[in-house]
Amino acid sequence: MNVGIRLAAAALCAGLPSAGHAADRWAHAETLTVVMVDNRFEPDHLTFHAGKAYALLLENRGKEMHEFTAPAFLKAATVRDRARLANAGTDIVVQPGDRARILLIAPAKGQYELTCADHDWDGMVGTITVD
Ligand SMILES: [Cu+2]
Repeated sequence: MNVGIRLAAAALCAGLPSAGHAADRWAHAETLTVVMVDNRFEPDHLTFHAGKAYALLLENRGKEMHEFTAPAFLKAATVRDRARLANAGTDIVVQPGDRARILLIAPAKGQYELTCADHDWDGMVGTITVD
C-alpha cells in the first residue's frame, strides 16, 4: 500500500518538471503590441527572433474591423491556441474596440508578408522580419 502511494507520488512529480517547463516558456513570452487604426498598423514593421516566445497583442482602436493577415508567418509559427486564428489559420480578426492576445513562437528567419485582408487596397500592409 505504502509502496503504491510512493510510486504514484513519484510518477506525479516526474510529470511536473516538463509541465512546468512548458508553462515557463509562455510565462516568459515577450509582449509585442500592434495597434490597428483606420487604416494602418502601428508599427507596420515587426521584428521577431526565431524560436522565441511572444504574446502578440493586437489592439483595434479604429471604427472598422481589422485583420492581422499573415498566412506564411502564422502557418510557420507555433501558435499555442490555433482556434483563435481565422480563415484557415491565415489571420486574426479583431473587432473595433477589441483586442486579441496570441501566444506564439516565432518561426524560421525570413521576411513574411503582413496585410489587413479588408484594407490592403488602402495600404494597410506591413512586413514581418524574423531574425
Ligand atoms: Cu483593416
